[in-house]
Amino acid sequence: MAENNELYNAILNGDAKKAHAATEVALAAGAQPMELIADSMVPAMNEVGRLFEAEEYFVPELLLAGRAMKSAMELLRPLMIASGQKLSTRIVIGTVKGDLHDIGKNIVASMLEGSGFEVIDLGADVSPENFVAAVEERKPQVVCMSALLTVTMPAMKTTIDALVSAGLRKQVKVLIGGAPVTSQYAREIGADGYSENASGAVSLVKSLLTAA
Ligand code: B12
Repeated sequence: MAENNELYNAILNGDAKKAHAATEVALAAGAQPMELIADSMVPAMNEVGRLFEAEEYFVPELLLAGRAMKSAMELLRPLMIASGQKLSTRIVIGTVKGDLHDIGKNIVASMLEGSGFEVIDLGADVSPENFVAAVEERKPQVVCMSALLTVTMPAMKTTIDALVSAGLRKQVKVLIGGAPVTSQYAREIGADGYSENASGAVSLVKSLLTAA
């Protein structure tokens, strides 16, 4: 059961205006951004995914739900970012080549920024070459990759291989995530870590950097 039914239903029904309004009301009543995301927004997107699988929803409904989620995130993102103290760690993040799903990646990016990390967001459909170029130019300590499609997961391995070929693999920690990704897959492709959600991504970055 969602904590905030207005927001849950607005996303489920793909109503961006209502999602924005419900978020405003919830924030004014003292709700925390991460609570709204975890308790209402992610469950709504999961239900959208279930309805799509059941062939009750189709691509237009996915698009509208994605837009509604984004309109709520517009209000939450600045609050999540403002909470962090600046740290010197730089992180490059992107959704891998062929994959346009960026909602989860954006949440992870905002959480990392909110935890004080400098985040360079390359966007969605990022080629291995563009990840490599960003590592060369911006010299991050961490690279985060997101994939939501089983067919785009192999692009994570291709990107790691491209970092190896460019002689850059040893200077960065590579974290991967996204609904179909697992910790076993992370081990198989030589990533340094996996987390199933955004708060786990923050803990993972912190623990990897302490261990380094
Ligand atoms: C919204 C949506 C879309 C929107 C995306 C809008 C956008 N801007 O992102 C649109 C309409 C564009 C879309 C298109 C398609 N989609 Co779609 N989509 C979804 C849906 C319903 C929700 C995804 C989402 O935003 N979830 C909410 C976020 C918060 O969760 P998340 O992304 O998993 O992120 C969290 C964690 O995974 C983690 N995380 C994410 N990234 C990272 C990275 C790191 C480093 C770490 C540590 C953690 C981490 O933290 C996040 C926050 O907690 C899912 C169903 C689902 N339940 O996942 C289908 C789904 C992913 N889509 C699917 C499909 C099939 C498609 C299409 C092929 C449909 C079509 N026939 O055209 C296209 C592909 C387009 C492309 N090339 O990418 C399938 C994939 C099946 C598969 N096994 O591959 C799914 C699973 C639906 C289904 N059940 O069948 N989709």
